[in-house]
Amino acid sequence: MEQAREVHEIRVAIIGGAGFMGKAHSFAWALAAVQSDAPRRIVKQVLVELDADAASNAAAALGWLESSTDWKSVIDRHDIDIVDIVTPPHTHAEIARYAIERGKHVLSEKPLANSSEDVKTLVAAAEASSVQTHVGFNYRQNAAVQLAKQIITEGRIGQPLQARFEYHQDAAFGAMGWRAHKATGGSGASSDIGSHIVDLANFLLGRVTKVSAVLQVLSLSEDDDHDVDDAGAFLAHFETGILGVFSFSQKAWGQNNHIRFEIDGTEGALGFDWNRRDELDVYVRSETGNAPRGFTTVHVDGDTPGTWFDLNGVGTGYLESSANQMIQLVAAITGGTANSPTFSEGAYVQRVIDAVWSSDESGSTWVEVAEE
Ligand code: SOE
Repeated sequence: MEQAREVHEIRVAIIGGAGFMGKAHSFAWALAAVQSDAPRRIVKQVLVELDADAASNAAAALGWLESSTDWKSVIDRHDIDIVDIVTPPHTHAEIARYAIERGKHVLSEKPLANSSEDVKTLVAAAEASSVQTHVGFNYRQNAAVQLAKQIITEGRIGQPLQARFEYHQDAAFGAMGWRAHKATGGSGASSDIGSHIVDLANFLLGRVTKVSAVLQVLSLSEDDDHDVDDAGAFLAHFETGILGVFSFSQKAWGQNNHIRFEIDGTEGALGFDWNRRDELDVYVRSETGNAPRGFTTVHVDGDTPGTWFDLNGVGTGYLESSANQMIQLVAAITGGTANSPTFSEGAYVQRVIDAVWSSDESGSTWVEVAEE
């Protein structure tokens, strides 16, 4: 039921909120509501799920005021400002377009869609409107990643020459649910987790122009039924001339959501490891001298963008980085501040993944990333 609206509130509806990502976003919205200094109070208004019991149970457990089974009628409501989409990726485009056309701001989980056509029409709809859009590439919001960006931008490691990005998990040894098949929205490790490292590379170093890829479908038993890739790797050329090496797998034992990158520059180097996510390994030749020639481990502190406390060393995690994207989106809506990654950047990531798929299909030939 639509409620009388108070101008000092910004109301959110989450679509598909009963799963893992619904839980993560629900917690993150709660943190953002406390942490945001936007002039409007964030309200977790409605949680939508197709099944009525799942919807009301999840809404109660995760702190949403109402539940619904009808995403269209929720988006139609005048008191909803932001639509947060955490459904499987093949449904993102339809829901996001519906929301944009009704003037709603949209946060969509990644990947933005599973097809180039969908991302094209989505970006066109977003560009034709005045709404804010944001894609849930939360890892770039991590404080140590922000510090890496700062160091690169300041030129402290000089001109980047080569970069290696990795994302390894053991998730595909377990039940993959909808992720196992294309028909239910699955798009493989290449897209599910590969998209995260393509976004990190874009954030830190800019765009990739062409790729040469190989993907692996690893069926380990008769029960291991799926039609999407489990793992793969690709070489990439960036438009700045950097050589990139990307590796990803969801069948890698012992790898606990293991995102890593290393960036070699003319004057130094950086290294990041999500399992030590408050730290950055830094080597700046002019600051360290020639001896000892090794990395210094720097801890993020209260001044690093993305941290929340003045007290150094209390740490940040998955939920803080997720909440940072909500805080940024709300600040952009209420104060016109910068907001990134938008749908346009999400569409670029999808074009890189499309090029990875085409390259693998054509025997790892180099494939150009489409410009639009
Ligand atoms: C896959 O296992 C997954 O849940 C991704 O879909 C998320 O985006 C990632 O951050 C955690 O792992």
